[in-house]
Amino acid sequence: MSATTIVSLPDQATAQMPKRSYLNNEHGLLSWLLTADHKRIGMLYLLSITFFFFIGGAFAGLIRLELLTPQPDLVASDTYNKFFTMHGIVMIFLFLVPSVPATLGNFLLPIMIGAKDLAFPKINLLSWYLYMAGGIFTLASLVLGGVDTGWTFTTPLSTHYLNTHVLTTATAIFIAGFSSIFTGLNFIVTIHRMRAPGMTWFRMPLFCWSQYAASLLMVLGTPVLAIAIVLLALERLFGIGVFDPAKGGDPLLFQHLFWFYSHPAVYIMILPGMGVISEVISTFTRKRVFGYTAVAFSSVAIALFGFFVWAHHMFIMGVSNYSALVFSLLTMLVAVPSAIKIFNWAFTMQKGSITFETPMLYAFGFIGLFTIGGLTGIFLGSLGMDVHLTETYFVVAHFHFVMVGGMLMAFLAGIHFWWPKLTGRMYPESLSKLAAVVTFIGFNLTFLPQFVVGYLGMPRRYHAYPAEYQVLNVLSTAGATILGVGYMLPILYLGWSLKYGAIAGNNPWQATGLEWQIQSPPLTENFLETPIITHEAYDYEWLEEKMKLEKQEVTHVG
Ligand code: HEM
Ligand SMILES: [Cu+2]
Repeated sequence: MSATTIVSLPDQATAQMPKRSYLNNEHGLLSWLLTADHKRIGMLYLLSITFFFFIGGAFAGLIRLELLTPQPDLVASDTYNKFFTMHGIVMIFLFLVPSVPATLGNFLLPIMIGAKDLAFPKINLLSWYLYMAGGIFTLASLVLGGVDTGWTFTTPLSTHYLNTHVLTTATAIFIAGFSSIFTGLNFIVTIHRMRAPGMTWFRMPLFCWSQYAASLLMVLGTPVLAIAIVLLALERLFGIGVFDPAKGGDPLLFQHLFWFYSHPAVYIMILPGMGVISEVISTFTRKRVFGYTAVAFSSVAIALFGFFVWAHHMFIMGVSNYSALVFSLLTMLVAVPSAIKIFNWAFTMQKGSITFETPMLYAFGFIGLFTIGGLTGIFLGSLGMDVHLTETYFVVAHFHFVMVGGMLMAFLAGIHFWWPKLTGRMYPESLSKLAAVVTFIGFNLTFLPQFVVGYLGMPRRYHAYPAEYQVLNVLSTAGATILGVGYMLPILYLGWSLKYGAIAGNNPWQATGLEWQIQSPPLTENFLETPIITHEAYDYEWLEEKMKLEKQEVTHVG
């Protein structure tokens, strides 16, 4: 193990940005808004999901501010309900679901498998427009006065009792859902049909496998959410009796439909992040991912098992004891492939030459925090424990450990890892390491106290609480403030690096992926000639040979 770095930047005295790249191929706003280039669409997504991340973050800040004191002194209770609803909806549907797939996936998937673009470039652009339309409807419901159903739209609250903007928001989710379906479809077809010669399934980087598994979930799960939302809208608008018991409906049916999507959806959110972690860990330990095949199949297994556990969100909702028991047992199943990944990453690092670059710091954060998130999921999946813990802050802490400690760390790992490829520039090293550390500290200070306060009995979704919970809540709000700073930093220095960052060159990390063998930033057509793949993923010996040959050529010419 060594603390040295493997960054190999070109000599900065002579370094040059490539003359032609996807960034300067065409000019003007319209050339971006009408582009069919997967790389430009990835960048459009990056801008838009970052925007929505900060909208969602603002609501998180307001929630934490209200919870600083036990008294309900900042806003009225129904305003508070609108805050956590908007926070959840924006973060889940407009940030986490598209996050890695729509940005890094869009940009990298075709390059990683040696293709010129996705299978359906124009549908890819359509996906972005649908996403933006969903975003605009969400903002509209906010400006019109907000919505207070919670992100789960639970009936009969959403259909009968609330007079806020449920339909506007439901429309937003419905539209954004189609964006996700089309992205998934595009990825699946691309992986099946567009791989370069020699790029067999088991030579694909694990990032592609995880995108593939997440895409299956997007295509198979999201329509169920769409149907649930349409039924909800019909019931709210016309009073048809799907969920209303007075008319022969069943309110639990809504929860079954909702969670049939929303449990798999948590894997739509986390699987692409796991793909990022595999790439980062391999590169910064300079080893092939241990148990490549097991890690690849574990993604598909997570996608499959993810469909069998939805009712663990409904243990106390009046489902029969027998079905609760079955779902409790099945829930244990879904932890197995997650654990397979964790163990294999650990074995990859064992005896590797680890370097502690910024993406690797985030990857370490991911592994530790995701493990805590996953293990507390097992607690919650155990029937007896769940009755005590459900609807408390323990659940809030659980899912923030997986989604923020896990997915957001993976997203940031990926953004730093591929930033040189996306932009051709490096980010400032020490500042980025500082941000990673600040994020880690802020995260733990925010969410560890929530496990405790939840276990002690503080329910979620209330704007006032008994005074004995205040110390833990103050800690949590302090942590959120630090976390906020941790997220602002990358915005500032990544923006700065666009102009002033060191020129990155093709392969600053000496990584093996195809994307690192082409120029940074890439050409619009990615490859000048179709690559032919003759080696496995993560073959560092192949890379060494290749670099030796290239050096010889350079000295020969010179
Ligand atoms: C290791 C596997 C996991 C297990 C066994 C597990 C188990 C559970 C259980 C049993 C609940 C219900 C708790 C309750 O409401 O009483 C729950 C809630 C939740 N989990 Fe997980 N989970 C796992 C991984 C994940 C992942 C990877 C994510 C997201 C990326 C996630 C996100 C959520 C969310 C968002 C909720 C709460 C939904 C809500 O009520 O608003 N979980 N989890
Ligand atoms: Cu679940």
